[in-house]
Amino acid sequence: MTHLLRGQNEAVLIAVALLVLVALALVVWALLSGREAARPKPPPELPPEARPPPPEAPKPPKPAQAAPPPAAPAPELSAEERRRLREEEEERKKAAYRARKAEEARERDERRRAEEELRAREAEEVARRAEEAARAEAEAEAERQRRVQAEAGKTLAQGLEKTRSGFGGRLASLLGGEKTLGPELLGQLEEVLFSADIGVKTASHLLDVARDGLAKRELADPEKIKGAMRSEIERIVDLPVKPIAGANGAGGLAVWMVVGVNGVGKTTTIGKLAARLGASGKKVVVGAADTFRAAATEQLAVWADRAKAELVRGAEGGDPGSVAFEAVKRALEVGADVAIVDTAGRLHTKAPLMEELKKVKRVLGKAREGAPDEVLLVLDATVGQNAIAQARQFHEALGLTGIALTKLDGTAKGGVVIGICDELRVPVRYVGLGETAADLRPFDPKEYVQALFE
Ligand SMILES: Nc1nc2c(ncn2[C@@H]2O[C@H](COP(=O)(O)OP(=O)(O)OP(=O)(O)O)[C@@H](O)[C@H]2O)c(=O)[nH]1
Ligand SMILES: [Mg+2]
Repeated sequence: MTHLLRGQNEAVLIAVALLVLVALALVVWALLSGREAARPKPPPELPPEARPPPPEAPKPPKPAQAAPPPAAPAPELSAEERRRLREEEEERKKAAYRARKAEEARERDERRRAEEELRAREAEEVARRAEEAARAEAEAEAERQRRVQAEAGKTLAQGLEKTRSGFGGRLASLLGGEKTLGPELLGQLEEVLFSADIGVKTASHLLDVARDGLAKRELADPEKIKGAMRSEIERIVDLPVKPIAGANGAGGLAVWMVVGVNGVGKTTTIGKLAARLGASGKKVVVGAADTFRAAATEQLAVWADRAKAELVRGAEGGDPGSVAFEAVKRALEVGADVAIVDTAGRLHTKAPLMEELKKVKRVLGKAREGAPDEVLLVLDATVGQNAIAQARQFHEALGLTGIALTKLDGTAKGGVVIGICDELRVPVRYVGLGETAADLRPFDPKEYVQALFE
């Protein structure tokens, strides 16, 4: 037992001694490594280009500049010479100054002359352009006037030129000036009135106006008689005219039937009317119901084409009634404002003209109830009083609503308007004053009377 205990103690002693030895070794290692870390490390080796340049060696001081050699002493000038030299120098300067000024003045003159020349050339150019513009404007104005005149056609006064120098002129010279109205003057007035194509009835009526005035001593002055006749004529010709519209009023189709004896100007008047209505924005269809001759349709076709109106035609020698019917039907289809139907002035059949026209009128009524809205009689003014007789005949057969009096430009018988209006009470709607489209004019009663008397 004791032996065992002794062995144990020895082992413990050995272990403790070993531990002490290890601890000592650790302390020594720690001390050594601490001293190593504290020692400064040498800088790392740098590449040659990154290395800072070696400090420059101080430069040796520049040798001091050599001083210029001292100027040679100027020769001594006399006061007189110095004064002369000064004066010469001044004179040179003045001459140079004058030369410079002269050069400047010359340059200025040249510039001014060049500018003046330029201005003169510019002014010339402006004047030339202004002259050209004025000439062009004058030419354009003349052209405009020509066009306006062509488009406006003749004035009523121009169209009545011959009538004015006939009936109007005779009346004016008879009743003008310092005269007293007595039986003799009354006789002369009677002669003027009865030879004026105004018709017997109207001539008698106007003479009565003069006689009444004389009897009442109100119109002893011929000027006053003239004034009274003028107002009476104006009253006679101023008849109400229906506006262009269908039976149902504005908006509906207006159907016009144009009648008259042959050669009075029906087809021409229809062409002019279509042009007028077309120009005022109305849509027009024309019916060539004069099937008597092919030329009549062709003549209307030319006018319709010019007026941009649609033409409805039939076969030559065909039934005028059926063409009239087709024209109205077509006008209704295309929503036209006006359908104008041309008719024959002379017939190829044995049937009397009036019967044929009555038939056309009836057919129009079948094509559109109430049609025609206007039965326009075309009269040739050159036939004078005969026109009144023709108008009476047509009025009785067809019931006229208006009259177009053509060829007033070529006759002195323009007084016939008064007779037609007075006897038939049918308004003159249009007057023809020439052959162009613009020569058909709406009849203006006031303008007519003015043109007749002035
Ligand atoms: N100077 C003048 N001539 C006119 C006028 N109106 C028509 N005329 C001429 O009269 C001639 C006959 O005209 P038309 O239109 O063919 O006559 P129309 O009544 O249709 O004749 P028919 O078809 O044969 O019945 C033509 O030469 C027209 O140029 C007018 O106002 N002044
Ligand atoms: Mg004709």
